[in-house]
Amino acid sequence: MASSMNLDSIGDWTRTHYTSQVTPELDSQEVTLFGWVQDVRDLGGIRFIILQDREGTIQLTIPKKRVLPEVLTKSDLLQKRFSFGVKGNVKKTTMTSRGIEVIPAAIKIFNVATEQLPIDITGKTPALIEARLDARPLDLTQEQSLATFKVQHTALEAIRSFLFKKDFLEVHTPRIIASATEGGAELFSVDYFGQKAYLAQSPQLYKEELTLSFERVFEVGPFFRAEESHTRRHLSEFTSIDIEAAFANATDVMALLEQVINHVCTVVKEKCANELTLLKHNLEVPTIPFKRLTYDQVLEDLKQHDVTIPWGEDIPTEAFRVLGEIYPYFYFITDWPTHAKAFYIKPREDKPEVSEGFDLMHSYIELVSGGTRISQKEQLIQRLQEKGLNPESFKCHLQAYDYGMPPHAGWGMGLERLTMILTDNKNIREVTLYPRDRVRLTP
Ligand code: AMO
Repeated sequence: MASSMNLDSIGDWTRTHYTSQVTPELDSQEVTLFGWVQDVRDLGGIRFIILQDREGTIQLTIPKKRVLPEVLTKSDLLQKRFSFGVKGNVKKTTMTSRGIEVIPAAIKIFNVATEQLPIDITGKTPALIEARLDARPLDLTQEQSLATFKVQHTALEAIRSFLFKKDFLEVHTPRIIASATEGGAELFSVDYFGQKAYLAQSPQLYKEELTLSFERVFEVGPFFRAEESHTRRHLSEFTSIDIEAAFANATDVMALLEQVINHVCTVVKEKCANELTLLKHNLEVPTIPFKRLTYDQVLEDLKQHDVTIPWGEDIPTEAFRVLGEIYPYFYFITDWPTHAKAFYIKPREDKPEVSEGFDLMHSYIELVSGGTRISQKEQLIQRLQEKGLNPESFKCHLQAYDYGMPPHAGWGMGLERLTMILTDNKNIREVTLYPRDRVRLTP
């Protein structure tokens, strides 16, 4: 049937409104809408078609005896996910939750869809996440998915405009690199014209070098981690929001970070009220400053809850879960042991075994890490050696320290983890368009 159907072209039709823009004030006006069939309900003498577009849904009501025969014939053909256009009159009604319906005067069918959709797009029968990800192009048409990515879009827009106002320049650094920045174990290697190269894990060294020229930079882009662990908060390809600022220390960039978070939550709450309602999430705008816990305090808190971690060790996931129960919102962890942090993090001058690195946590999830960086070449070489890394491999980076490297600090935040928090999603795959993890490389 579908293959033999005559399809329409868009011709001289232009959209006049998105569904969300059709309001009772437009009563008896003509509108042209484009979208997809979300559902068809036929009640004998009357047929309801739910038209869905990017912004929502609207009911088209077809009283079979009172519409033009061509409209009835076209509407007979419509099935879920067909893409189509409708010209019709808006009518106020008490029968729909939005208080309006549209009575079609003409319908154009642009394309058909398979009858056997792999998931129920009306959301009445929720599918398992793996089935949804396998059919991701279709899954992304669901209202929950659309709402999630609208929140992500709004958050990113808010972050960008905030950083522009704070004098940061947006930059783009290489993704194909010659040496690791965040530890060798999580590196993907690529064959670069016969030479071994790697996919960047972060823009760390480049953003630091750029403080030498542009002073304040930020970057938003994909980075790669060959994460062996299959968890609900790790991806092999994630989007990082990185900043780096010259003539600044950890305290400065932590203050900037809490302002960014506060701003993002405010903007999302305001601009995405409908999306948050749909996602059933009551987003709270956090008050600043955030709680600041030292690493030592964290160990103490954990001990009170029968979790003992020897000083200097990283904090394992199970311990973070306990910590997340005690501190369910945003909090910083500062004063990390130097050897638990990356080589570029500056040790405290008064107490070198403790660093100026910090993490911003939200409950048990690490959202951001950052710190004051080492800006002296000799110290950086020493830290590289202490970490068992060969300074020779970092020759190109180390040259920047010969040209007046300023004191500098910065942080990196995972966009997906931020979106998890903003939408109250527990699985990072939900907030990633096309997630990549240990077992998933498609679609
Ligand atoms: P870090 O390795 O802690 O620090 O990463 C910073 C933030 O990026 C996010 N993130 C991830 N998100 C999803 N999947 C992953 N596999 C993944 N790995 C990291 C997290 C994390 O907090 N260069 C430093 C940052 C800096 O010091 O400026 C860095 O990369 O939200």
